[in-house]
Amino acid sequence: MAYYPFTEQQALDYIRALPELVDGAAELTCREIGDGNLNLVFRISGGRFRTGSGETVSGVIVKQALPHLRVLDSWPLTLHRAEVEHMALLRQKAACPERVPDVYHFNKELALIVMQDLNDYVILRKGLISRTGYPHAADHIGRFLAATLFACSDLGMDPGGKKRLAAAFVNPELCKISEDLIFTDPFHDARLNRYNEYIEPEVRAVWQDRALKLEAAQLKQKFMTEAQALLHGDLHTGSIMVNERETKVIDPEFAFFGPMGFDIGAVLGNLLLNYAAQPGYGGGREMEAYRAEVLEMFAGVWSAFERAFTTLWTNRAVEHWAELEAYRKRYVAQVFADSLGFAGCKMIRRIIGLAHVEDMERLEDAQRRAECERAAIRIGRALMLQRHRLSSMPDVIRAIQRAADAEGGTRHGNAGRAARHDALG
Ligand code: SR1
Ligand code: MG
Repeated sequence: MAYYPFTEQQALDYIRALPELVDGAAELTCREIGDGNLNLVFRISGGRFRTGSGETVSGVIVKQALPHLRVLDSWPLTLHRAEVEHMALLRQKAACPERVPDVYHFNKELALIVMQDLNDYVILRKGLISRTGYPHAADHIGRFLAATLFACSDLGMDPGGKKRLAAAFVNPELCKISEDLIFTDPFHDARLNRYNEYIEPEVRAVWQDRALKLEAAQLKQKFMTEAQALLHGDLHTGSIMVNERETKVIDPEFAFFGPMGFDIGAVLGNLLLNYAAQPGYGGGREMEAYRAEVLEMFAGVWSAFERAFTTLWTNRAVEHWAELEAYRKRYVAQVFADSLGFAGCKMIRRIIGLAHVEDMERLEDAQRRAECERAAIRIGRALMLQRHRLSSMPDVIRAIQRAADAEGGTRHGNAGRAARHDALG
């Protein structure tokens, strides 16, 4: 069947014609709900669908790749990414079943995946914007990172199998987007850049910052050359769905073999974008308390990753040298430094580059938003430049707070900072 992008009616007709999935004729409805940069996402509900595990559910999601960016028609994109996403979902499901949505059906020609409807979850980014607490999210995300990154690395697989798998995950078009939009464009005056006019001086300062550009170049080199593990590849807070009890990770279409810190840094950097945006939403002490929670989540993701990764290393590593404790410590320290650097890069790209984040964009007052954006640039810069020196989480937290407060002084209050120091030890 040749590819065509679905309308809502076509998505519905397609699903109705899948007898292994649809259980009886019901009044199905379909709505296109995609709000990302790349794909169509249809929610089909009102029926009974067989999941394959003996259960039935009342709705499914149909995700279909478009042959161009959803947000920019003139930017062509490969449909192959649907196949990459499908393969990555299966790998991640095998490594960490509870954090990955169920996949019910895949059609390569139509570039579509039918999967679990997480209708009782919200996108973590939106939850953070509305200052909701997610008590288990940091632990879940950290463990997901450890399980998935370990499983498809030379620690979790035999080296031949890992190289063959890496070949199957060669994803040049999507990697090119990251190479340009994360590591290159934001650091020079590129055509696609987009930024708030009130931060023009700070943007120009980034473009002239030789030390920072050198770090961007080195992180880009790592991204392009270090096939350490199978990555999700785009693990920002819009790729994580949460509720009070559960967490799921979606959308691994950017998957490829790269440095572990790229995934960890994506989560960390996006949490910090929210942290930097919080003063823009006002709220005094309430704001400070929530900011402290976001920082706790930041620290919690890393510590859950480190704990789970160390357990996997100790019990399951297949690499000969894994028996050396000093090797493990050095390995984890390197992943930590990488994660901080990538986090910093990912913050700066969301302020200066093409694709921004809702945490900032929702702030309508451009002058108020500019203060938050400046803080995000300062934090991102500090992480990129200082990543080799920041060897413990309390040091990192202090560097973040110093950078956040550097321009606004203590205007946003110190009460939360003290509490946060206590909480983080
Ligand atoms: C124009 S595509 C921009 C971004 O959206 C995706 O989520 C990736 O982060 C990509 O860089
Ligand atoms: Mg995505």
